[in-house]
Order: sequence, then structure tokens, then C-alpha cells
Amino acid sequence: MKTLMLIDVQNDFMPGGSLAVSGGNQIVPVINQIQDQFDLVVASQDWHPSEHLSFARNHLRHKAFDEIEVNGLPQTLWPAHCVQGSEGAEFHPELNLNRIAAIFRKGMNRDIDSYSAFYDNGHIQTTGLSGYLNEMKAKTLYFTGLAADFCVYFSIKDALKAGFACVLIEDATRAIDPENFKRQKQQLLADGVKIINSSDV
Ligand code: VGL
Ligand code: ZN
Repeated sequence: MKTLMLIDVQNDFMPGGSLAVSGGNQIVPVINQIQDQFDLVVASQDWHPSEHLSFARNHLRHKAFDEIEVNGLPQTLWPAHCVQGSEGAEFHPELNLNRIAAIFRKGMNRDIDSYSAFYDNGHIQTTGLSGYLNEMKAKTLYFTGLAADFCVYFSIKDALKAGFACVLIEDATRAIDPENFKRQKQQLLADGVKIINSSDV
């Protein structure tokens, strides 16, 4: 099963959203264009309770983008985003949802963040995604979505560990910090990830 992964294509990561990724909206038509070339389309959705520990507003004396440690794990503090049931947590209104077979939600436990669509950041709790993909006989996962340097990157790392071949569709993702993403891309290439454009799927 040639599988397309849509990571967090949500309003809060789009220009105008609370954790906007520059150019994030430009990936939506790219994703819509390629969906039909896949046997299986799976989405993840960042889905936080309003008291989530990753929100700067839930930490006195800290502001957004501070790097702190919580419960023994490094944590970047974010503006509140993707709050369960909010408009910001919805998928981009122009994203074609018809072919999405399953949606995996993450970041629902207020005490731990979850960048990867597979596991929380402490690798304690699974979302069930790798079990689902194995049962669906997915072999190669093609990654798209936001943000390249957080949820896409960490999802790919976990997918590799789970034994999936991984391809990153570079024109279907955007980074919060493009410089950081440049380094991560070298890491992914060294790990055997293929990096392609949507015209080459
Ligand atoms: C994300 C930061 C916080 C992402 C989610 O989807 O990349 N980044 N929560
Ligand atoms: Zn989040």
C-alpha cells in the first residue's frame, strides 16, 4: 500500500493561525493534487486540551518559544494552538478530506507533548498508528504537512524505527525554522529517507 501521510494540516499552522508556519497554506493544493496517486491516505491532527503543558500561557514566568524542561523532558513552549474543538484545530478548509481513511489525534495528554504522530515525546504512549499501518500492509510512507522541523521530522524518525520506508515530499511541507530543517534533512538523508518533489511521486 503506497501511503500518503498528512501531518497536522491544520489552521493554527497556517498564516493567520496562532502558530503560523510561513507558506504553510501553499502545501494544500500540492497535497490535493497528489492524493489520487496513493492507495491509502492517513492524517494526524494535533489535538490539545486547553491546559496543555506545551502552552506558554500555562507557565508563569515563561513566554512562547522559551525552551524549558518539564517532567525531565526538554520542552519548547508554544502559543496556545490546536485546542480540541477549536477552529484552529480544524484541517485547512481547502484540504480535500474525502480520501482520508483514518485520522490519528495526538497531544491529548496534558502532561506530555507529542510531535510524532506515532508516540509522545517520551516514547511512552503509542497512538496506535504503526499497528494500523502494519495491519493495512503499508510499506512506504510518503510524508507531507506541518511543521517540517517538528511534527513531520519526528514522525519520520519514528516511522523509520518502526520499519517503514520513508519518503519526504519536500514541496508539500514547510518549516518553522528553515535553518534547523536544513540540518534535519541531512540527518534524514543519512537515515535512508528519500527526499522528492510532488511531481516525482
Ligand atoms: C507542531 C509544535 C507544536 C507541529 C505541533 O505540528 O509541527 N509543532 N505542536
Ligand atoms: Zn502541538
